[in-house]
Amino acid sequence: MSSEKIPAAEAPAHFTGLKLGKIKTVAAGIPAVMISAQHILKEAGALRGMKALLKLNQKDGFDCPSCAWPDPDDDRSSVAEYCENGAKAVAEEATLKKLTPDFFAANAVADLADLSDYEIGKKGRIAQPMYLPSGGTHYKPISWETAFQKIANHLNALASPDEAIFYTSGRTSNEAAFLYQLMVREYGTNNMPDCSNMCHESSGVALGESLGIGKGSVTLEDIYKAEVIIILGQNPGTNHPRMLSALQKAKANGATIIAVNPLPEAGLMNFLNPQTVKGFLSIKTHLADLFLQVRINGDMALIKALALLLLEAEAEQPDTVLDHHFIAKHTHGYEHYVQNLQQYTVAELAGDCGVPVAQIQAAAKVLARKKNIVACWAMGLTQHKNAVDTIKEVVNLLLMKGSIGKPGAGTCPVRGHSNVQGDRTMGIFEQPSPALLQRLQDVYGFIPPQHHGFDTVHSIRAMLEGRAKVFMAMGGNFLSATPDTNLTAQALRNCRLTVHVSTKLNRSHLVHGQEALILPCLGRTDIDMISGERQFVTCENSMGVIQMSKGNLEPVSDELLSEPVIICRLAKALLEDRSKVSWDVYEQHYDHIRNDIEKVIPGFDNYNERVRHPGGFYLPNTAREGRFNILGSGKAHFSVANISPLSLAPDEYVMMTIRSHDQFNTTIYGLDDRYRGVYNERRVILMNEKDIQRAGLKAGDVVDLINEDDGQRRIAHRFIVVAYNIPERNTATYFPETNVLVPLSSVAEKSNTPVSKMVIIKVQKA
Ligand SMILES: Nc1nc2c(c(=O)[nH]1)N[C@H]1C(S)=C(S)[C@@H](COP(=O)(O)OP(=O)(O)OC[C@H]3O[C@@H](n4cnc5c(=O)[nH]c(N)nc54)[C@H](O)[C@@H]3O)O[C@H]1N2
Ligand SMILES: Nc1nc2c(c(=O)[nH]1)N[C@H]1C(S)=C(S)[C@@H](COP(=O)(O)OP(=O)(O)OC[C@H]3O[C@@H](n4cnc5c(=O)[nH]c(N)nc54)[C@H](O)[C@@H]3O)O[C@H]1N2
Ligand SMILES: [Mo]
Repeated sequence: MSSEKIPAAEAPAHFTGLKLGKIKTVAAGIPAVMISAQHILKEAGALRGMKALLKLNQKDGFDCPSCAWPDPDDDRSSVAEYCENGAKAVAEEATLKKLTPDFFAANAVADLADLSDYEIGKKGRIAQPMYLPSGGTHYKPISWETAFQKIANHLNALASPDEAIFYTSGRTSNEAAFLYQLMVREYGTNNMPDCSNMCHESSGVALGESLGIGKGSVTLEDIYKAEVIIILGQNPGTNHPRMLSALQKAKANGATIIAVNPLPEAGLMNFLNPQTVKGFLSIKTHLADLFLQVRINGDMALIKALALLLLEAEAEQPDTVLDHHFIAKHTHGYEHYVQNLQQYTVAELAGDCGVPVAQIQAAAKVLARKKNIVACWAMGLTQHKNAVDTIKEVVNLLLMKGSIGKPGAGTCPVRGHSNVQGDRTMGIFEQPSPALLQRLQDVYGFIPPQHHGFDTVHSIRAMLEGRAKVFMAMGGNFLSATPDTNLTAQALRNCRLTVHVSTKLNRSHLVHGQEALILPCLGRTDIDMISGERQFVTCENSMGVIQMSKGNLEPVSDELLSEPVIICRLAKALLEDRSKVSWDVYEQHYDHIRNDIEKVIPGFDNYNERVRHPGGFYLPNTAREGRFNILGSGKAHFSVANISPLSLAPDEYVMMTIRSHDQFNTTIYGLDDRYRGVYNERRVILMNEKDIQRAGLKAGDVVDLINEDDGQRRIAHRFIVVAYNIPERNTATYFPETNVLVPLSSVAEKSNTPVSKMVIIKVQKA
């Protein structure tokens, strides 16, 4: 067997059998309904599956564990307020398969690591705490008490609390996130990296610096009322399918949609809403009126070109295009911005972004005439070196039009994980504000650490360099979600202990520290019963609505604990008499946790009462209310940034790492990317036909992908070339297979987000 083998950090480079189909131009429809049903039936069975789906996103049900798109405030479909990919997420969690001690006894860790991520995830729910001793080859069962004691012993043996790292993924509820940061800060560190560091961090920084609040400003109502919706760097048909219903409603109200993307994603083009009669009869809604096929990272040039054209239109017909009243009253830096803009020409900017001048003019014409604009974006903007500046450029455009802080207008960074925004609100942040720390001190009476901690990228470096020795994760799959997979693996292997609170098995459990623990927790769909009373947790969606979430399925094992209970028990073992927090009380009823969240976090007054109202409540949002206050100026800020042109050697390409239709981040539901016409294979690279020819390749060839940033040679082995409608010199591959190529050193300025959408690669025949 494999006692000497080191568990593999990368999925095996095996092919599963590529089949190519047509690239779809319509999202959802009946196939989406059929496929939801297949996933649910296979994993959870008909009864359990239906039971879960009927409560998905209902006011008395649970929050969808998939994306953070909000639920309609009022008229929710009473049987099906969910989408295909929400149903897949539920199926994945509601599965009846479980991993018993026999499974772990029969499978060495290194053998499990030889499986693909798809195969690993399909094994089932983790059913009891598991422990891998130093030098061990197989996980063994361990009692909860012993597990907590082991973690406490390791943490208490460190020279400083700053040698420990506490990661959070965005499914963690508000209650769990609040307790987690409380435990970590009372223990004594701010080392709290989270998935947000890899996700919308750039949005938070950009919006904070330009508008004074790091969250989006719009509500669903604003989307319905918008005259123009610009969607940049986002694939809603796959990643936020319920957004399509909102876009459909906006279209019905007369909105124009402008999509900006290197790929003609199906969900940007047309939508068949399976929940309406029209959709059922295959009468599609046309979504994007204008599709601007930018080059990867061409967005800043494109927006500058639009802004220049708006200035021209305003010069031709003064006072008809820009909102001078808004600019004068609410903004700062307009003249400087305009001055900087004038160094460019539209022709030159069009060349930079790859969009023909005529198309940019058409978009500018729409923007010139309308007043209420919403800008939506996701990872296509945030995961770039200049992401913060690009997002600020989007804000500039909205500010010129006075399109923020009023109905039907504003910013809409579409969040990823279902509670990633809530986790940050609860204080999961390596750079806590002094105000938060002060309130923790006032309410609890301990002095929290004041110095900033490690974010995700800094955490990997600290573990690599031996400055951090214990790694704990509240959910997620740190190894596979982070950049430079082999370096991250080395970082985790350097640790004395790695701990994962998880629902399902993943590669981070297999690439481990000297000792390792897996602590199995309840998921969103599970009933959480404490002393005979069903508990609920709360989440914050992408638009700042706090809602309750109550699971309704029987857990697959009696040994699962909820995340809040796990933290309370670990905190007691870790902090013992030192703690000033009543962990016992929190563990008895989550209302007690919420009562204290209310004392620490602004905006949660009468939390327990208000969250019990059907539909929950909105958190205050200054930008939404039209109040901006950057650096005490009382104004929103225009920002000035320049375009940094990219020069590629003749054999280099830009690669973006994107999601297929059948995955949720590192969880692989299936092997199809239906809308893009790629079936039964994930190891593909989408390339422009002309590039394929120029490189002397042909579609179907097997290639290795190589990145050579900072003198390191990173190779992703064996990908099949697929000819695709993508700009020249641009390529696309799926995350996480190609994370091995994303250099740890390649990060966004200011937000330190790994640059996952612009990896410079060479393509060589394997
Ligand atoms: N089913 C499902 N739902 C999900 C997820 C999932 O994996 N599966 N993940 C969740 C999470 S955590 C997140 S953050 C979101 C992610 O949601 P998205 O951001 O939609 O996800 P990506 O697949 O990373 O897609 C990025 C999109 O940006 C485009 N793009 C890439 N580079 C550029 C660029 O330089 N400019 C422009 N304009 N476009 C570009 C790509 O072509 C692609 O359409 O989805 C959430 N929801
Ligand atoms: N190259 C590249 N890398 C990327 C990205 C990209 O676009 N390209 N996107 C980045 C983005 S946007 C994000 S958000 C990160 C995602 O990074 P993570 O959030 O770390 O990764 P996930 O794949 O979402 O985590 C999945 C695991 O979470 C656990 N889990 C699921 N539900 C629960 C639960 O309720 N409780 C607990 N405790 N555990 C649970 C399961 O064990 C599952 O295996 O990846 C980032 N990495
Ligand atoms: Mo994300």
